[in-house]
Amino acid sequence: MILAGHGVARTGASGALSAFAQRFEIPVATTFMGKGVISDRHPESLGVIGFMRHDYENFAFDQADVILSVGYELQEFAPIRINPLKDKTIIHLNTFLPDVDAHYDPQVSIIADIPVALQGLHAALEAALGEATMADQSVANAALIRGLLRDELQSGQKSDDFPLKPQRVVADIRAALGDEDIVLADTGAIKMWMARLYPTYSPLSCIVSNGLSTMAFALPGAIGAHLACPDKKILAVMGDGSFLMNSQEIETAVRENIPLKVLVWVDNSYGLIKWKMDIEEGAHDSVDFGNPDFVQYAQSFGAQGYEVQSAEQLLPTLRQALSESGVSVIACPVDYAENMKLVEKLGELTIAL
Ligand SMILES: Cc1ncc(C[n+]2csc(CCOP(=O)(O)OP(=O)(O)O)c2C)c(N)n1
Repeated sequence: MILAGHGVARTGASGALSAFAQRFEIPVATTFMGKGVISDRHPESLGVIGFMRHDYENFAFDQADVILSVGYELQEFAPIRINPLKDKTIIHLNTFLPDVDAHYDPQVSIIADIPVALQGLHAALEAALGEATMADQSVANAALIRGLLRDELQSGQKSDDFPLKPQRVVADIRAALGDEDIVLADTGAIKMWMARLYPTYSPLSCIVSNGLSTMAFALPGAIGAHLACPDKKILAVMGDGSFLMNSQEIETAVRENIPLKVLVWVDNSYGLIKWKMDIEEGAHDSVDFGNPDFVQYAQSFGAQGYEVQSAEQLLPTLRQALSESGVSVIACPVDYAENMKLVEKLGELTIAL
């Protein structure tokens, strides 16, 4: 297995990684922050690892003997999730020495320029293997795991429930943006849904704050992304808690004529904290709060405000906001009853992948 972290994106190693995985038929899972370094259309792409429960991709790691870790840092997620029994052989490739713990204690560390090192490994393996392939059971797993993720997304896409299912919101964001456009997914339950399900086709096209997981990065992050990539569509996707932490920066975007677009998932709660309390304690407390009228709030800054009132309104509203000039805020009610349903579903997952 290859574990691809944020370093692959930072060093522009996506092409070298994708070619390496394709030639030697090695499945690749990315971290949340590495999301997009291998296209979800690539035959070896497995999706994202790092969710708080045993997700589909974990079953592939369970079967791996060797993990080639490329551009991964320990702070991206706890390696106990992919090496719980400490029995994997780990090869670490990054531009700096690994931080180690009991579950991430590499047998080999390659400290190098990542694309150059991958090309070197590619050539050496090519010479060693000749025409042989490394095809085995795990190749079939990649297709199966991708199928499970696709099914989850498609089931949500068809749901007309209101408040909207998170899967429906993810599917509509995907439909509103092009392959090279940029979505910034803030920290919260929202990040779990976006990281797991949002299909990504190019590096840094779904930017996630993980590791320290600072809430509210997406709104100023989207202002920065506009300055760096003025020709792309850019969407900040945030929970209502995160939005209210620094939505005053809407004023900056209005004043500087930056066409900031923000989609707020409204659940009147710190959804991720509620979710974690429900998992750990079976109950939650003191995580709910009230919200302003988001339309009037946006308008008070001189921005455009929208409130989604049915499932079918979301996609046209997103398209409208992304095509108009100026700053736009869309408030969309979401139904996080899906959170615990997902945990229950993953808990029951015993399929032999
Ligand atoms: C600055 C900061 N404060 C607190 C936290 C802890 N934290 C992580 S997620 C979360 C709740 C997020 O709520 P919201 O933005 O509404 O998103 P939701 O989980 O509802 O999707 C909190 C308090 C954090 N990661 N960063």
